[in-house]
Amino acid sequence: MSPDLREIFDLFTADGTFLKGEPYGSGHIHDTFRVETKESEKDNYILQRLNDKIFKNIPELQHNIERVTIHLREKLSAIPGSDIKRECLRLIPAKNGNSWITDKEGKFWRMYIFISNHRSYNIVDTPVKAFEGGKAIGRFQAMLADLPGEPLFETIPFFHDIEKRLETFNRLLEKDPAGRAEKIVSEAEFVHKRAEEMKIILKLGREGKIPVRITHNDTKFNNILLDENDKALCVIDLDTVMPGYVHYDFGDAIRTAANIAAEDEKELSKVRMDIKLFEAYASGYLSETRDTLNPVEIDYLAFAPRLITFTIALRFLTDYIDGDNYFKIHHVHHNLQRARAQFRLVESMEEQYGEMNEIIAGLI
Ligand code: ADP
Ligand code: GN1
Ligand code: MG
Repeated sequence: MSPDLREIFDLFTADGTFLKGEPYGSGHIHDTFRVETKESEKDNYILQRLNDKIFKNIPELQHNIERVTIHLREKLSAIPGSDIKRECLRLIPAKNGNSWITDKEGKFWRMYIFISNHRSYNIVDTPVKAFEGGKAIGRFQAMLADLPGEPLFETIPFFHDIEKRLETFNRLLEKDPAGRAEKIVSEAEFVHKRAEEMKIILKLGREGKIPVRITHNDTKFNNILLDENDKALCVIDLDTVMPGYVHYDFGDAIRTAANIAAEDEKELSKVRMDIKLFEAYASGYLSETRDTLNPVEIDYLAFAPRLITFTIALRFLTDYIDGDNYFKIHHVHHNLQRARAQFRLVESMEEQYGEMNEIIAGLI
C-alpha cells in the first residue's frame, strides 16, 4: 500500500500546506518522495521512509546527521554570500521533538527541505561538472575535519572493509542461498584474482600510514548536487558519514563521475573510465585538499577508484547470490548486470592506472 504522505507530512513542523507528493530520485536504499506545498513562496520538501533493514539504529543515524548538518551550517554561515538553504541539507524537526517519526507500521521517516533548482547527474558528460564535484567533496571533507565531540556513530559497521566484504561473499558463494552460484563462475574468478591486492588500503591504515578521517562514504555523483549553472552546490545522502579513509570518497566519486556509461550498463563495450573526467575530478578535489592529505594518502589516490569500484561490484554480486536483499532492483538479474558493468569498469581503470598515477603526481 502506498503511504499516506499528507498524514506523514503533518507530523513534521514544516512551513506550508501539503499539495502533493510523489516518488523522487534514483537512490538504491530509501523510499524517497518529493512533497510540493500549496504556497508557491514556501519550500518544498523531501520525505524519506528509511531503510531499517540496512540501518539498524536510526536514532543514532539521525543523531549523526543532526551533528553534521549543524556543523556544516555554522561553517557555511561564516562565508559571505552563502545560500544556507541550498548548500546544506536541513532536517525538519518532527512535532514529537525528534528529527524523525515512526508510522503505524513502525517505519521511520524524516524530512528535509527540498534543495531548489539543483541539477543531479547519474552520468557526467563534461570535465567542468566533474571538477565541480571534486571541489564539493574536497570542501565537504575539509569542513568536517574539525567536527567537535565524540566520533560519529558507525551507521554501517565495516562498510568499506574489503576483507569483511570478501569473507561475506565467499561464505554466501559456498552456501548459495538463491541457487545462483553456477551463474557467476567467471565473476567469482575475477574477484579471487584481485582479492589480495585490494587489501592494501586497510593494511596502510593498520600500519598507521594513513589516518582515519570523517568521510562521506557514499560519494556517487548523484549524491553531489550542482546548481543551475552546474557549480558545486550541496553534498547530500549523509547516512554513511562516519570515520573512514579519504580513498573511499575519492574512489566512489571517480567510479561514477568518470564512467561514461550507466552504473548498470548492459552493453559492456560501452563501459569505460574517461581519463579527462578522472583528471578534472582529481583536480577539483585536490584544489581543496592538497594541503591536508599526507604523502601516503596522495600516493594511493589513483588506486582508490579500483578498490571502490571492485568493492561495490562485489557487493552487487554478493546481493545477487544472496537473492537480492539489499539494493533496490528493477528487474530479476539487475544486480548481476550492475556487477558485470562495474567489473568492466575496474578493468578499464587497470588499463589506465599508469596514466592515473601520472595525473595525480602532476596535480600535486
Ligand atoms: P538513497 O540513500 O536511497 O540514495 P538519498 O538520500 O540519496 O537516498 O535520496 C535519493 C535522491 O533524492 C537523491 O539522489 C536526490 O535526487 C534526491 N534528494 C534527496 N535529498 C534531497 C534534497 N534535500 N533536495 C533535493 N533532492 C534530494
Ligand atoms: C547505494 O544510497 P545510494 O543509492 O546513494 C549504497 C552505496 C553504493 C551505491 C551503488 C548505504 O547508494 O554504498 O555504492 O548504492 N548505499 C548504501 O549505486 O549501501
Ligand atoms: Mg543517494
